[in-house]
Amino acid sequence: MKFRNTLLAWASAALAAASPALAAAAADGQHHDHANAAMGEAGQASQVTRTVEVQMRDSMQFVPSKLSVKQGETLRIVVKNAGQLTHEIVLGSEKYLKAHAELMKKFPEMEHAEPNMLTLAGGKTGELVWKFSRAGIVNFACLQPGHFEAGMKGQVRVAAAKSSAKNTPKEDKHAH
Ligand SMILES: [Cu+2]
Repeated sequence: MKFRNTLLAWASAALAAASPALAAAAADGQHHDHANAAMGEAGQASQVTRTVEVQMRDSMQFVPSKLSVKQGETLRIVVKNAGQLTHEIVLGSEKYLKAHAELMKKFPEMEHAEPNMLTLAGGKTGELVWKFSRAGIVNFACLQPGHFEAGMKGQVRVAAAKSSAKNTPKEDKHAH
């Protein structure tokens, strides 16, 4: 949505004084994303290794809510909103998701449009292509106001690649 950046920038500014964490989350959402660095990166359609389907339900569930992938896999996640309510799927760390859920309560009209997220009206289908480049847990959740709190969340377990070359991801040591 066209106004998104403006709105995020505004939300970011508005929250900066009260909550640096939330402001950071808002800022992260639009550009340099620390949350993304820890959970992978936007995938290339040409590199998709597997397609999985995830349903969103009005019972505040993702089905399935648990996925397993191998480190380095690029997944095409076909997301079907089987309900009538609008739902979202947002990939991120738990901290990132919590911060965004708070932000969504304050700004329910805020639209999400990033490679790690998808908003779907009832009955709609969409897809995310994501490369799970780091081992560990990547959480996902619906950030429509109240849905996260109602338990609409899940996890992707990323198994470490058994590579002879130990490709330990470099921790980004940002000086801020
Ligand atoms: Cu939802």
